[in-house]
Amino acid sequence: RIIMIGANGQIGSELAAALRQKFGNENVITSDIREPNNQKEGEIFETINVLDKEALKSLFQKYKPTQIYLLAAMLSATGEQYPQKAWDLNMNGLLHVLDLALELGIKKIFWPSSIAVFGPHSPKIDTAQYCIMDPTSIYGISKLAGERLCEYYHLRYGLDIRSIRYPGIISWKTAPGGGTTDYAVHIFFEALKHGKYASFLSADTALPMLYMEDAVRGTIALMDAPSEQIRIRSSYNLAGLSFTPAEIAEEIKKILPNFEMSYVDHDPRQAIADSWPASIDDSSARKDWGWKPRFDLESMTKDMIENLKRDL
Ligand code: VAH
Repeated sequence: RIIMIGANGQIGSELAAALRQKFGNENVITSDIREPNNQKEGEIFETINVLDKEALKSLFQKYKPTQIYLLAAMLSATGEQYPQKAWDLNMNGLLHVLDLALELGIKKIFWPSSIAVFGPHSPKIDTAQYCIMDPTSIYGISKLAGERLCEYYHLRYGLDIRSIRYPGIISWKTAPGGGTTDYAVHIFFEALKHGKYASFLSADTALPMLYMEDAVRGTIALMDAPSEQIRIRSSYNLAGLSFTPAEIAEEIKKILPNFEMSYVDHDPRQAIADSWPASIDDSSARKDWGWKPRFDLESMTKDMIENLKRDL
């Protein structure tokens, strides 16, 4: 039985749907700080604040989960507006889950890290699994510290924690919130609604990205793999594709020829993006548990526009 915390977010909402599909509604309890607006018949949801450790303990005792997915976090851009809140949520939320998992004997945990753990002195191209990591966003700092904690709780206490350093995730079902890579989602909504988009990242800002279908499939593949195959207990690099705002604009124009792209300067998210890698080496994930992305820029753009057209 799975409890997912932070299930209303961009990744949580689609990962929860996939887990319900795989394990059945009765085995997947979703939770978040407030009710979702799209709960379906037969789905179990619980309102929870991950920082309320007593409430979290009662939730775990009520459902006796064998797995926890902790997706509650404040992302990079919002984190720079409220750094103390971001640290509190991202770190204490994780600590509560780790300590309660120990106390209640919950074996398996999924916790997302991010390419935000890399910083200005990390290699920019094909950034390795192990390299210099000097994150400059509070979000990246909290994710790097979180990786260290996850590895510690595995080595010291044997918790089966598994993690992925997600790149920017692109999806159409749930709008992302407070990220730096969110331009690559907004651009599709704007292209279809208004035929134009003003990017807050400069034309040549290359960032590692991943289509939601690949992200969900990869996460479940990681969690399904036999424990002895999981050699990395900090967090796995994962990459799908890398592109710049100019490149995704060109790809959109192939389908929507009248689409107009423009660029706004001095957005604080530019500095965050500039501190991150342009592309990621995910050979460890490929070797250890068979990771392989399926979407490239062309197929992702096509899929996004087809689905959004129908949805809008
Ligand atoms: C963000 N989407 O922009 C998240 C993610 C790598 C990017 O961490 O903050």
